[in-house]
Amino acid sequence: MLCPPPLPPLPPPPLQLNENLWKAFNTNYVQNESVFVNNANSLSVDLSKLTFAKGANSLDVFFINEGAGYRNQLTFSGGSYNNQMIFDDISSKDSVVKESNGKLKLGQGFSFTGGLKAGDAVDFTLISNKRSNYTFGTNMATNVDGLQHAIGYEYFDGTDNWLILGFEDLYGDLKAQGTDSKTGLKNEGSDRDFNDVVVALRGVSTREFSSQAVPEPGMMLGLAGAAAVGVLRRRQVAKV
Ligand SMILES: [Ca+2]
Ligand SMILES: [Ca+2]
Repeated sequence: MLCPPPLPPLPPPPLQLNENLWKAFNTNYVQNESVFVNNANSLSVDLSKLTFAKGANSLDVFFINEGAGYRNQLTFSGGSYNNQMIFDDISSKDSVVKESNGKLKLGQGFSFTGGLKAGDAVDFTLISNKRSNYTFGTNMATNVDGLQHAIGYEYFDGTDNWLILGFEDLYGDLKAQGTDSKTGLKNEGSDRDFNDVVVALRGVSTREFSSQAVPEPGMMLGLAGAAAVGVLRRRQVAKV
């Protein structure tokens, strides 16, 4: 008897962020286009020690918005992932700076499962306009121009912790022009508006695993509520 050929693996289902969460992130964390964020360092949480969060089953990345003429890309490294492409053409028909042939829907995302364990260091890098030498990450020290290019905010939705990241995609300091003598790369008259790519991450902690902070009292209430929902769901499943 002939066996049928094995079916090819199914592509991962496209994820779409809950509309209310997308609205909350878009309203609160997408800076106005071309408006200089003067105090980006003090506004941001510490992004130098990002880890895969304890208890997370996957690393989920959702596109929130983009205010860039450039066609940027976003990658991450951590665990068994090395410069893993997340979005290869960050453009949208509906974003702050619209592109008629833009590829992404607002709130569209991907989930990465496996290859990461709690406490693994993770890092996100923007490849500006698909140019391999203009890369800007969450770790300021490794940025090609030595400047901050990511701003991060934490958000707890009652169940999950989120990290929202906004990137600046133009090389150099505010309005700087000409060649940077340190690198030979061109300053791009940056507006330092940090909205060129904005994503929301689930499954990432901003603290080192070994020194995971005790949640704030307000957060504990939320966690207790989430735990109660978990118990309820398990009971419902048990009845079936
Ligand atoms: Ca912008
Ligand atoms: Ca910008």
